[in-house]
Amino acid sequence: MVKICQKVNPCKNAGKKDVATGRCKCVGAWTGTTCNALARDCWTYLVNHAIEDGNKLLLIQPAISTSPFYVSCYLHSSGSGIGSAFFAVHDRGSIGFDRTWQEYVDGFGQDLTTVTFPSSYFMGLERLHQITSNAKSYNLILSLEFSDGSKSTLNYRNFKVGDATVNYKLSYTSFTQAAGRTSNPTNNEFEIESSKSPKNMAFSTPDRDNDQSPTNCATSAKSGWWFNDCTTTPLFSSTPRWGGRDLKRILLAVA
Ligand SMILES: [Ca+2]
Repeated sequence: MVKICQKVNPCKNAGKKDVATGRCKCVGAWTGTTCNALARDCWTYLVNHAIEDGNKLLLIQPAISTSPFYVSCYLHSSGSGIGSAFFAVHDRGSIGFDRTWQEYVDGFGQDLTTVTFPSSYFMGLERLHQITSNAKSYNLILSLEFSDGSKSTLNYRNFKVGDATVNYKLSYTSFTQAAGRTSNPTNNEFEIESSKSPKNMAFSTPDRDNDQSPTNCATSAKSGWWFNDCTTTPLFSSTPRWGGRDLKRILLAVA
């Protein structure tokens, strides 16, 4: 009797075993030792796959999420923010951020399944909360492009967004300005006056006032934000400014 040896591929979801390393090489958004789990964030995807340069649309599933969702990941092999997920993209002049509370909770903007790098987009507060609830210390990255063409990147450590019971409160611990990507000195506008800081603030929208002011800052700014008082830089307004200078484009990412 002839015995036929059939090698069983231990790698799931079309993953292939790498002969040299003995490890599974996963495809798509699958990760883990047998490619049976979805990446919890862009970073987890990056460390389990070969480095790919560019922005890539990926299906991820944070630990507390009941279903996966698409995010636009920054996967460049060098520079700051490697393995980060864009959660907001806003261009000057756009009124796309004048939205209701529910729209901010669910997310809005261009359909990520057709556009990998959107020009007007918000991931949604619930998903942002889910990602920052993973067992990892995240950074909030602000990439600012000024109207004069100069760019700045600001980095806030231990970034976290709370859940619905605390109105998606934003928190971080410290600020650093990323080196090498700054052509002009940039003020840390959030911290010039404590009343401007979004730190430990709940999210507010024109139809949901959770700010510290007697008025509703989101109504006058015509946008949602983690408003403190109404002098807070309204980064999502149609005329965003930073340190007294006009902004052309704002990218916010969780890294
Ligand atoms: Ca108020």
